[in-house]
Amino acid sequence: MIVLTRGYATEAEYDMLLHRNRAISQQGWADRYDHVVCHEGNIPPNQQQHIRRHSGRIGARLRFLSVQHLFDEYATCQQTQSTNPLCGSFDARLDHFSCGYRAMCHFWFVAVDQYLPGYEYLLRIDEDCVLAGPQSDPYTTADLASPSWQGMDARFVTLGMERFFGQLAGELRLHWPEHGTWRSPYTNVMWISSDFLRRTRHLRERVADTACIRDNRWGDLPLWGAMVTLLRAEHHVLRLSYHHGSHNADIAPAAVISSGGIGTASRLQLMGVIGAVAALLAIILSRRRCRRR
Ligand SMILES: Nc1nc2c(ncn2[C@@H]2O[C@H](COP(=O)(O)OP(=O)(O)OP(=O)(O)O)[C@@H](O)[C@H]2O)c(=O)[nH]1
Ligand SMILES: [Mg+2]
Repeated sequence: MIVLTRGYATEAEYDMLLHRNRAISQQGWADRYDHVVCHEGNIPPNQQQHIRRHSGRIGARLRFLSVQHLFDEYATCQQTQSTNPLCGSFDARLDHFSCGYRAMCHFWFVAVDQYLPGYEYLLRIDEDCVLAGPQSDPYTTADLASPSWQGMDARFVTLGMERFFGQLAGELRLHWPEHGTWRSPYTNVMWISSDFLRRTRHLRERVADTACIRDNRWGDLPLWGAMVTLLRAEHHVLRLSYHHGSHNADIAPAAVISSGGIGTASRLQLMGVIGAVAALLAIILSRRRCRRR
C-alpha cells in the first residue's frame, strides 16, 4: 500500500497522513501488505519517527522511500506555457498546478513501478484519503480497479490527449473509441497489477516523451483511463469506501454505468432524477389508492 506525500515544516501538518495511516491500521488485512511512504526526500528521520509513532499498528512497518530525483527533474517546470504544440499554448489557469503536483502525476503514471519493483500488486491510498471503518480485504487479481470511475478531466488540462491516443492506437493497432471519450479510474484510491504495469510500459513511455504531463498537467486519472481503453481492460470496481479530504467527499464502490464516460457528478445527478421520479410515482399511487377508498 503506497502513499506519495508532501514533507512539511511541522509535525502537526502530518495529521492528515496520520489519520490515513490509523484508518489503515484498523483493517484486519493491513498486515498482509507492505506499507510504503514515498516522499521528495524532505521527511527527516525525526519526522519519520513521529509518523511511525502515531500511525497505529502499521507504524513500525512503514518504509520511507525518497523519490527526490523525480521531483528534482520537475523543479523548473514551465507552468503556463507548453513546449509541445500537441498540448497547447499559454494558459494562465495552469499556474494553479505546481511543479510538484505535476511530478506527482508523473510518479503515479510513469514512474511508480520503477521506484517500486518486485510487488505483484500496488494499492494507492492518497494522503487525504481515509478508509471508512473496518472493511474487507480488497484483494483482486484485476489489472486495475478503483472504487469509482468517472469521465474526463477538464479540457484545459487534456489538450491534445485524445488526438495523441487516437494516433497511438492507429499506429499500434489498439482499440480507441470513435466518440473520443473514455472512463477513468478515480485514482486517489486505486489498485493496479504489476502485469498491467508491464503491459503498459511502452505506452506510458510514449506519453512521457510528449512532456505534456509537465507542460499541460495531463493527469494520471485520464491517462490510466486511456490505458484501460487502449487495451480493452475491464472497469473493475475496487471494494473500498473512503473519505476524500481534498474534496470533502465520501466515496463508495459504485457500479460502472454503461459506456460513454459518465462522471461521478453525472451519476449523482442521475440518482437524484431517479429518486425524484420514484417519489412522484409514490405520490400518484398513494393518491389513486385514496380515491379508490
Ligand atoms: N510529495 C508531493 N506529493 C504531492 C504533491 N502534490 C500532491 N501530492 C500528493 O499526491 C496525492 C494527491 O494529491 P492531492 O493534492 O490530493 O491531489 P488530487 O487528489 O489529484 O486533487 P484533487 O482533485 O484536488 O483531490 C496526495 O497524496 C498528495 O500528498 C507534491 O507537490 N509533492
Ligand atoms: Mg486528493
